[in-house]
Amino acid sequence: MANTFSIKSIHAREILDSRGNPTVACRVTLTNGITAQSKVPSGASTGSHEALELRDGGKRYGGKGVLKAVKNVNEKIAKVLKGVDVRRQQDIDHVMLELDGTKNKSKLGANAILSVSLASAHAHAHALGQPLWKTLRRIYKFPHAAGLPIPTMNVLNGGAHANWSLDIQECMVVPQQKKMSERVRAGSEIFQTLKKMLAERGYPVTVGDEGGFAPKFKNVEEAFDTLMEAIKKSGYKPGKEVGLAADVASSEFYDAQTAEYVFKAEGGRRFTAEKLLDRYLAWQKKYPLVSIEDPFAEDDWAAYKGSLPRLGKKSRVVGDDLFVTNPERLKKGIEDKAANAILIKLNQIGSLTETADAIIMAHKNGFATSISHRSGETDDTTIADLAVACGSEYIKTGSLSRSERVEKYNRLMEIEETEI
Ligand code: 2PG
Ligand code: MG
Repeated sequence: MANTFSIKSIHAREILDSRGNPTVACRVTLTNGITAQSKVPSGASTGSHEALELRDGGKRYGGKGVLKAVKNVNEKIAKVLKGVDVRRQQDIDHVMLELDGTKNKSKLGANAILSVSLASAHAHAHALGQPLWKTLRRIYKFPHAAGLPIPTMNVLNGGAHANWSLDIQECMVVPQQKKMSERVRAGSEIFQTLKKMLAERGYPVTVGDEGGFAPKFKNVEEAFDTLMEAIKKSGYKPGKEVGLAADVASSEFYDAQTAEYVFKAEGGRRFTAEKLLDRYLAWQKKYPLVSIEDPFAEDDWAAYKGSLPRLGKKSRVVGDDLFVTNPERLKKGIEDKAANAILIKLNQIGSLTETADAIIMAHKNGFATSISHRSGETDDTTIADLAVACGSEYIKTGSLSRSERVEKYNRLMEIEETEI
């Protein structure tokens, strides 16, 4: 018998993300009239082990249309979930996994499944009259207490997000003030100072996909030096007050034939994993590097394992393409001692429940988590709520510009001021 929490209808649509590419939006409506919508993000530097983002191919939108995924929601998923109690989030996700039946969600599409998974959780929260993060805690019973994460803010964009102006994809500032609003303020002030400094030095101040600047620096060290200067000029102390972080996204420039990492923007300099580790250790000596993400290629487990005892002393070594939010890959990483933190991206695995499984496994095994946006985003702020719900140590949601990035910070400040 349908109760007031039962799903009455599910409707997906094709919308655009922050890069102007199609993505999936989904609305779940309950029999009590409560309705909620989700919008799914999309990456550019995607790991090869991620769940499949279903795209139409062909001419429309350069092949990037998502009408097949939309149809899968509206025709296949909607049919099996009609009448299901939205409070049974785990069941909702498992029913979709079963209906898909593949390992990488290639039949229905991870974008299709995730859109329904998220919209259901939002509808559930609305029906309870609760903020989403409280509902997520209620569903998943996360082992950490709820809390506001430290943001890693990507103010210098490179790699695949900025036409290779810099070899590493993200140079981030990490404000560690007590209050979220103070962290956001510090990030914003540093961003504005950086803008002035770059303009004075004749660098362009146009922004990349995640809202950070993308000047053509000589090398990564110049990028870090500039950030250190911007932090100081803004009146903050590098280190305890504001740290740095990097997403090397090294799978993007790994030459599997020679097992070398090729820094194209630095004139094609080549590094073995060992030499690259030396460079990272030199960075750690010179800069307050809170975390380093994807320092080695996504299947270079040996490099991760060999380097953690040294690299992991001062910084969190974060697996993104390495783990792809997949509990199976994370399990291997924990057993192998390959890293000490995991980046969490909902659409890498494709459902809320599997994402929560990865977070819980990480936290129970002493790994830190960083809940992350994708380079293609929307105004959907689910990740801010998820980060608070699970008491994530970090959140990564881009720079202090472009509303699809800033909305997540705004949501975190709202939670701090009015909900927690
Ligand atoms: C990353 C992400 C987000 P993308 O590599 O961590 O910053 O990029 O969404 O392009 O994979
Ligand atoms: Mg990454």
